[in-house]
Amino acid sequence: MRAYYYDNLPGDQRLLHDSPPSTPISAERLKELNVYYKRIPVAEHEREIPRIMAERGYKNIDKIHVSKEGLGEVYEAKIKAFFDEHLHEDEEIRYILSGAGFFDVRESPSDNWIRLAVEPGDLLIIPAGIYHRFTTDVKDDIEALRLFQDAPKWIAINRSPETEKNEHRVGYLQSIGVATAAA
Ligand code: KMT
Ligand code: NI
Repeated sequence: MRAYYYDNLPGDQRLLHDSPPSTPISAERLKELNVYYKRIPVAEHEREIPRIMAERGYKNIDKIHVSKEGLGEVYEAKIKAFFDEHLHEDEEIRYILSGAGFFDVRESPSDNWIRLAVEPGDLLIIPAGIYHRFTTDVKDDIEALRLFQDAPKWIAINRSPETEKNEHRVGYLQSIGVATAAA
């Protein structure tokens, strides 16, 4: 996985958006934002993923194939919804099996986008309450395992003045040591 500041230039969301001078983001910086990353070679995932699930108490798993064939008639709507800036009240945990894509996460308090370019073997844990969005790359094809702490309840709450007061948003900011107006 490569991480860098998104360039905010107009154009296809599926392009890299990594214009020079590229600004890489370290794993340490991501950790400060409570974004956790681990590389597990795809050949080892059948042994390692259950181990991590047991360790972190994740009880459910499913597979998502984001492609025109994989999503069928909901493809356009899903692609749009994935890229609307949102948060969840649970962690978003993804393990990439094939293809490629980008998770963009908001750095706080700067409000800059950090782009996480994921590829097969990447396990990514996005904390509850962080603003983020997702897109495939130009090949429009990515397959991922989705791990859930409990029953899959996949509610995306789009960013608005209301989400600033969401308890998971406030809790997230407190967890990374950023002061909140709502506190
Ligand atoms: C999400 O919630 O944004 C997704 O599941 C995107 C596809 S996972 C590569
Ligand atoms: Ni999400």
